[in-house]
Amino acid sequence: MNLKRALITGITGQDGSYLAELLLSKGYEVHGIIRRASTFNTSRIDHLYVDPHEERASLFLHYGDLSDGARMVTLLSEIQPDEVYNLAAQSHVRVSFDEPEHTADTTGTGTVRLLEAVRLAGIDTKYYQASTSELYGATPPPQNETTPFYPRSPYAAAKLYSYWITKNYREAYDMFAVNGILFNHESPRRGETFVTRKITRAVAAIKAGKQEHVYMGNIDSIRDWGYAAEYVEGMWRMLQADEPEDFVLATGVGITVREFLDIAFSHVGLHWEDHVRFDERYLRPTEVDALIGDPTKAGQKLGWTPTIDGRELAKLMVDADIEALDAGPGWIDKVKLESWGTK
Ligand code: NDP
Ligand code: GDR
Repeated sequence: MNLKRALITGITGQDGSYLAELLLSKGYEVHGIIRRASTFNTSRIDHLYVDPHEERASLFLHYGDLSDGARMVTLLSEIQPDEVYNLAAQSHVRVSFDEPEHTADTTGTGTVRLLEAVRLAGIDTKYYQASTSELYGATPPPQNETTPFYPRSPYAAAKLYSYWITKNYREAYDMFAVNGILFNHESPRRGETFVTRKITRAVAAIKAGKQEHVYMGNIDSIRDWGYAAEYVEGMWRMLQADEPEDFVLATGVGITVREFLDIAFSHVGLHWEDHVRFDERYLRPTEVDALIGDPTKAGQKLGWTPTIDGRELAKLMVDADIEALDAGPGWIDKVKLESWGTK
């Protein structure tokens, strides 16, 4: 039997790990690009490891970086994937204000390096680009595939370039290349400095008596939070469609950071007002006030419907963080997260 082969950039990230799981469960041979680091950065996919010498191994990792276009050409020529999922990015909005040039290089130019590598390798492959609701920025909700973009950060500006260059390669070279415009999606594997995970980790630590306060920025912003495991299914469906088209994935439910705090703390019998303090370090020079997506098109054309919204996620993630804290090793403590200049 000829297995379908997929290449995932950003496989060590939240979405990459869920997508790898999904594709392996569908019988794909999965290849992932990882960055060389002085310590291992594969904790989200370690549970998928099978010794590559074994015949049943179907997950393979390769060193590479989106800043290295020649490497991308080599990898694509060697692997010859049927599907490419470009999930790699400097994905933190606040950090993009500190590192705008690096963000442009990875989150923006990295995309054209990969698209160009597909073209130069001369392979027939379907390409998924991780676009984002941050593209809408200052344009008020509800937002769908026809809503005008108004990026509000170096991250969003870089993703805007990636959105358009993906569309351009589709039109110019007749490539099956699509943008998934995904609204925020979270999980117990979410990076520790994104707001949901920061809150649910703090709730677990405060409940366990290991911490008293958590410092936050703007808690009035509204986000449409969904569950990452459901969103990777939507990515895959976009590449199985007959025609290459762009799709919004969202729940359609928007809540404030304040409400997320309230649900998360109340879930363990605490009051968020007793534990949350303000620190301007977490404010953004330009904020995105409200994102609430309209996923009608994905429902109609892909049959994709999310079942978990932000209110349920808050509880699910608190429970997972309490379990992770109890399990001990691997828990990153508050000193690392709040005292070392993280954002
Ligand atoms: P993460 O930040 O969890 O993961 C990012 C991944 O990109 C990591 O695997 C990281 O590797 C890798 N990476 C970063 N820089 C490079 C580089 N220069 N070369 C190669 N790999 C690199 O992101 P998510 O999983 O949350 O998101 C996946 C994608 O979807 C991102 O592009 C993000 O911008 C986008 N997106 C995310 C949304 C969300 O709510 N999660 C919503 C909409 C879009 P390492 O582990 O080594 O750091
Ligand atoms: P976002 O996610 O910027 O929407 O980008 P994040 O969780 O970082 O922020 C959401 C909202 O919470 C406010 N906020 C704080 N945010 C963080 N990180 N830390 C804080 O202490 C804090 N206090 C308040 C923010 O100001 C913001 O309004 C995410 C990323 O995954 C992107 O890659 C992706 O494209 C978008 O979601 C869709």
